[in-house]
Amino acid sequence: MKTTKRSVPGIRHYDGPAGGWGALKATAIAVRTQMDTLDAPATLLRTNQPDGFDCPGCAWPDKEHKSTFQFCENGAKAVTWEATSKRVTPEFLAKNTVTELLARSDFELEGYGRLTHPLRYDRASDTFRPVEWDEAFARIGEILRDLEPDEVEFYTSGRASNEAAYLFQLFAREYGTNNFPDCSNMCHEATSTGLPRSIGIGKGTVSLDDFDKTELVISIGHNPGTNHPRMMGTLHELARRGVPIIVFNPLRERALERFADPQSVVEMATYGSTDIASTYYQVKAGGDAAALKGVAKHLLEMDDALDNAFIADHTEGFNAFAEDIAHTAWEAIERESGLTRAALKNVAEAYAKSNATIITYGMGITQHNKGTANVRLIADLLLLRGNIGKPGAGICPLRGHSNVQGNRTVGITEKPGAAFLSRIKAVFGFEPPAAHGHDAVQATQAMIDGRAKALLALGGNFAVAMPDHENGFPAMGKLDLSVHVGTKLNRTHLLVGKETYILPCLGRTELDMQRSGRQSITVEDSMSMVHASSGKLKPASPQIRSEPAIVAGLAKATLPDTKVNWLTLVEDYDRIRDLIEQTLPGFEDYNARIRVPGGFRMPLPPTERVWPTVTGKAMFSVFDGVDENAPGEGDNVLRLITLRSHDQYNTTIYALDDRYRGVFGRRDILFMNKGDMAALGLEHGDRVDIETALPGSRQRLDDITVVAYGIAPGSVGAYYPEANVLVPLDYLDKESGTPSYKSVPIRVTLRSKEIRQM
Ligand SMILES: Nc1nc2c(c(=O)[nH]1)N[C@H]1C(S)=C(S)[C@@H](COP(=O)(O)OP(=O)(O)OC[C@H]3O[C@@H](n4cnc5c(=O)[nH]c(N)nc54)[C@H](O)[C@@H]3O)O[C@H]1N2
Ligand SMILES: Nc1nc2c(c(=O)[nH]1)N[C@H]1C(S)=C(S)[C@@H](COP(=O)(O)OP(=O)(O)OC[C@H]3O[C@@H](n4cnc5c(=O)[nH]c(N)nc54)[C@H](O)[C@@H]3O)O[C@H]1N2
Ligand SMILES: [Mo]
Repeated sequence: MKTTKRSVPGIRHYDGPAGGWGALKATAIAVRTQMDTLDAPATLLRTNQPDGFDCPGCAWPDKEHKSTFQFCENGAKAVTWEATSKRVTPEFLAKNTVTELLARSDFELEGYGRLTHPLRYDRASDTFRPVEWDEAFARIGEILRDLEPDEVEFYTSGRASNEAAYLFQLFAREYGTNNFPDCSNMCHEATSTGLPRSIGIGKGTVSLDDFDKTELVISIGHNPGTNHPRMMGTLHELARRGVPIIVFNPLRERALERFADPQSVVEMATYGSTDIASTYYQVKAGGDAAALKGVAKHLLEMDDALDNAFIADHTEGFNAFAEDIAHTAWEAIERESGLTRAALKNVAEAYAKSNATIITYGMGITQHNKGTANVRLIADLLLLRGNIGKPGAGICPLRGHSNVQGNRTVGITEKPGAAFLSRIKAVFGFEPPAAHGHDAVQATQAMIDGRAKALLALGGNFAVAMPDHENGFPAMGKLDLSVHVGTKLNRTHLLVGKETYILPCLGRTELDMQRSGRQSITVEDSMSMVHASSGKLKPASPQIRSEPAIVAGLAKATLPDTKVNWLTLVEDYDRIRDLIEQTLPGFEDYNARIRVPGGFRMPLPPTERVWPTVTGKAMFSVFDGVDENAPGEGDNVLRLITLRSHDQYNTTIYALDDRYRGVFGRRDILFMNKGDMAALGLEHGDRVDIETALPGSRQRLDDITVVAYGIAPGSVGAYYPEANVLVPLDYLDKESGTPSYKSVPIRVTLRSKEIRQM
């Protein structure tokens, strides 16, 4: 066909499996371009070992955290990116003004390397200049004391350790606010909101052992080959054992189709690979609720497909659920999901046959207008066959940042519970604020309106990760104060306010020496395992400090009458963990238990069929209708998915390739279905302008190249964060506040038929 013959620079069809030799080669390149090659092998071998550091890549667990080194290309990239030998020095910053730097991409900015000194923005020269730590702390404290606590936003990105995050929330609460926007608000908030209502806890219920016993995995809306690469080992093993893996994803993601396990000598030697998905359903973006309702509808119509004893003993709300499903028309299900009734019957039959099913899911479920309702629908489907609280079965949300789950556990939440607040009061003797604070969208809105006057960010790239750069970026400039604790320069740091500080911190790979000696931090993975992590590399610079030390320094300088002995806590992180144990359930004998290789598991009552919901039962829900998102406005509306490339970690861009999707050296593209292209008169390689098709929206992104791709009709895909300009700030899941990054109604118009020469 004409559309695919045209040659477009940087776009090549990728035919191989995911993983394999390509992954080894990519790792070698990451090591060569970032690290001192002598250090690299020893550093990589310490990843996820009992006495080593936790991989900053993803939150997938390791078996008892003591298996031999698991090769993982994207884990290696995350490690080498942090352990790079490149540096952003005061000399570099003196030569480059903030205005100049702001014109560069996230890729270039982080590529300059690690931050080495605490920095203060100097308006006269428009540069960042070194500042002494104590001077920075004192001035930040002075400004904060002049503000109302609720005018300050305390942002956390999920890489912070339990210890750093706990101190951060303690600082903010003693200061007097619950304004805790965090990356979780853009990510799995739909899980944290939906699952407690369904099963009583906002976390997944499966462990790695369950994957050994499962008979069926249904994978919805996540891309493990890129984002949870160690999960590929598990899926590979299951596929080889003949366990069916049913995938729902609008894009054909290569790793879910075919994977060569770099751990497998035979596959590597023979250039072989294993088919992963037994069936691949290219659901429309935002069509999962319809699809899941279709599966449930078949199931309810089948004989003996339900676990009636479980439903009677353990659940409430079944009748309302069943009635709604019965009233949902097949026509609506087929239209909205893009899948046929017959296809969904196949899924229902496979599900009815399996005695133990796991459903895994990611951002393709949570980042929609009805993300919370989506999560609950997944729980409903599992409850129908008693698939929670039995071996080999359960719900498995794939978490984002390596410690995003731990951050929430230790108190990073804008809606703290009464029990937690009363423990804080009992342990520390101050009255923490009870009024709910801001989440990420509310914090941005408060900044836009001028209600927020300061932002303190423990990691991350807040403004860039959020929707609506057009309004969000200028809002950063209106702040009286912004303070960023980070490892590398990014655009949020450069959107300077009246006064701006960048405070450089140690990463996971680095040695953290405090008064009592070498410190460990702790993290909680996607399966609620808490374990220690401790780096060995020489810090990127003698001036940088650990996150707990920086937070303690800020707190001490801000709170003259503090009840917390901040500096003593930093001398020995065991003391921080003792306080965590005193304030929060589940951390009994914390210090002793993290010294056991593999750590320990946080309590998960649903795994024992104990349901800490309001009724004490697991609760069915009713998903209203089949639409997950608001309809777009006007003709020819497509649904835009914003997603990650293979060479990126959120806003950190390692390189400009997306190997498995056949994209090399560029990111300015729009993946599109051939039928949609034909209907709009577009060819592979045409350049288009994109505008958001929601009432009153003005968002646009110009000059993007159309790439013909195996994506569901009506759905298009572009890269995050470039496409964030198209997402309005108020286009979100109202229950959880999660932005609907995976289903933005857009329209494209032809800009030029010329192919861009690169
Ligand atoms: N290397 C690497 N690892 C990472 C990250 C990274 O950026 N790079 N980020 C970390 C973080 S913070 C997170 S949250 C996770 C993210 O991990 P994922 O959840 O895998 O996130 P995305 O890349 O956004 O991909 C979403 C997937 O869902 C599909 N999808 C999109 N819309 C829909 C839909 O409506 N329905 C269905 N069924 N599928 C849909 C997309 O095609 C894509 O395959 O990964 C973590 N790990
Ligand atoms: N359009 C669109 N937007 C999205 C998403 C999407 O799928 N589509 N996904 C959303 C999701 S799931 C998430 S989680 C957010 C991510 O949002 P964030 O967590 O805010 O963003 P990151 O890109 O992970 O942050 C990168 C920065 O973290 C800092 N950093 C790295 N390591 C460390 C460390 O060890 N300590 C400290 N203090 N700082 C460190 C570095 O300075 C680096 O520049 O983005 C969200 N935005
Ligand atoms: Mo995330």
